[in-house]
Amino acid sequence: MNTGTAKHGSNVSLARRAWAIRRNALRMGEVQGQGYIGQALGVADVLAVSYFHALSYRPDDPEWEGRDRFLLSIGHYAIALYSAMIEAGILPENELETYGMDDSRMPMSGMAAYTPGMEITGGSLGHGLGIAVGMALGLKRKKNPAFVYNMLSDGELGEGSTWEAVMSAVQWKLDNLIAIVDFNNQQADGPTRSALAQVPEAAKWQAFGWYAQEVDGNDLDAVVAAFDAARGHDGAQPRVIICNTTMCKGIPFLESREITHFVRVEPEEWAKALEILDGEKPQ
Ligand SMILES: Cc1ncc(C[n+]2csc(CCOP(=O)(O)OP(=O)(O)O)c2C)c(N)n1
Ligand SMILES: [Mg+2]
Repeated sequence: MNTGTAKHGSNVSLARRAWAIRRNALRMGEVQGQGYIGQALGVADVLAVSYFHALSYRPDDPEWEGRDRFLLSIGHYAIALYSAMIEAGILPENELETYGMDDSRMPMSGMAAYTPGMEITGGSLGHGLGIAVGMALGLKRKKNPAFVYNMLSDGELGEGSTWEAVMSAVQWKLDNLIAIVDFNNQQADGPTRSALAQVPEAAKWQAFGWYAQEVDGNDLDAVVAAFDAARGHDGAQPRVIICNTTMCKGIPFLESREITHFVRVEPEEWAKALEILDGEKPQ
């Protein structure tokens, strides 16, 4: 059940949700003149499925005990999560213009103490999955049927602590834990595949004991099917969805940039990007 649709009406398509998330992100990027916009545009489809198909939550009560927890390890992706939470009605749209400013509830890097709905303080990469393991174990012990989702990046797969968490999740049979890897084949210094990710990812997680799927993370139907299969899987094991995404998805002149970890966007290009997006508004 997705209570998030109550505010907006349940007939809004996921494509429209993803479009709105991209639009919020571009507007926030424009406010600051910078931001991790490549990540936000790339992961918008996965966030649309998360917040408008998979997760149970109450927009006006972000700490509701029965909520599914969504943990963002990657603090620099905060712009993407704020964009989704604005669309979900957890955060007010009129705060969007404070993004990255002093005293804003939307700082550049995601922090639990600042932002309703932000479950953890991410940013020091490689810690999110470990926290998710602890949270999933705690929920189980409290007999709380909620799920823990952890969104992590392909760069975090090069952190040893991630693999300690991978093993402990199996040890504790955490069937209430779903890891979502945004595999955009990019990290700060270049392509992830040229770093520590030469081996097919899903097979690796499977070998560790996880129920693993790999999908095109910009194909909404495929992402919905993978999220459903992850949640519905009946093995006593944690689940992972490797989402292959394209950075800057939807804005071709940005997609073609060589360096996408931190895209340089000129002042006049924000308006151009919004114009392209507005020209492709889905129903
Ligand atoms: C432990 C740690 N090491 C290094 C960094 C610096 N850092 C910030 S983002 C980033 C890239 C990580 O890869 P990924 O999240 O896949 O990058 P993206 O897809 O956003 O380009 C790095 C190395 C950090 N935040 N934490
Ligand atoms: Mg990456």
